[in-house]
Amino acid sequence: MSGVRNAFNCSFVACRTGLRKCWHFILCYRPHILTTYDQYHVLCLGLTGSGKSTLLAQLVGDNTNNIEPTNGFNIKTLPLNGMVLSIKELGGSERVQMFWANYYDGKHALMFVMNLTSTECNIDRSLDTLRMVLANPALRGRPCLVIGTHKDRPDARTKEQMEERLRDLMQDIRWAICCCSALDRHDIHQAMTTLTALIANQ
Ligand SMILES: Nc1nc2c(ncn2[C@@H]2O[C@H](COP(=O)(O)OP(=O)(O)O)[C@@H](O)[C@H]2O)c(=O)[nH]1
Ligand SMILES: [Mg+2]
Repeated sequence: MSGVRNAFNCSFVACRTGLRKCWHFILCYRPHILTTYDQYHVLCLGLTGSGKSTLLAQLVGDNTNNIEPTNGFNIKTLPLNGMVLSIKELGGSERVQMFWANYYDGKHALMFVMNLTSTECNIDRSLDTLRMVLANPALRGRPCLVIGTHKDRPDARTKEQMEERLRDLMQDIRWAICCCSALDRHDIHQAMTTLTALIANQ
């Protein structure tokens, strides 16, 4: 009898997982079948090791334990707050940064990820990189969400400290900053809600 019950439970779980995957597929790739969700393209940039892949994996419920360095790009699609966000992460090494500008066209928003525990020198490097990205005319008028990661670490800079560093750079840009741990799903979802608000206010 318990064998039958186990078999039933296994089939039920498999069926539920299958249905969830179908629903996710429809919302992400064929939203017009069931919903009128608009799709928004977001570019996710930042220096190598800032936490881009980890936070994107966390966002869609993937395993965050064995994240490999991003070679080329990585795309995650997420239905949220009546939008479908298609988020493209580009590798952050200087070799790959040379190609970033090829991906600016047609993007609705920018997500720029910074490690809150970086050395001063790397924070400066990160700010210079962001300045260079925002200076590109293809991104003019696009909102920018800065995400500070590694908030869970004791040496993390505070949101106020980061705002101070960013203020001059972000003049004339619709922007917000969220500090979070890329390992905390709730934190990341709150940051994404801020991103959807920035996009909606365009
Ligand atoms: N403690 C902690 N570790 C993080 C956080 N974000 C990323 N990491 C770790 O930082 C490393 C680099 O992350 P990764 O997502 O590959 O960075 P990327 O190069 O920007 O894609 C990985 O070992 C992650 O586990 C965070 O918020 N907190
Ligand atoms: Mg990566």
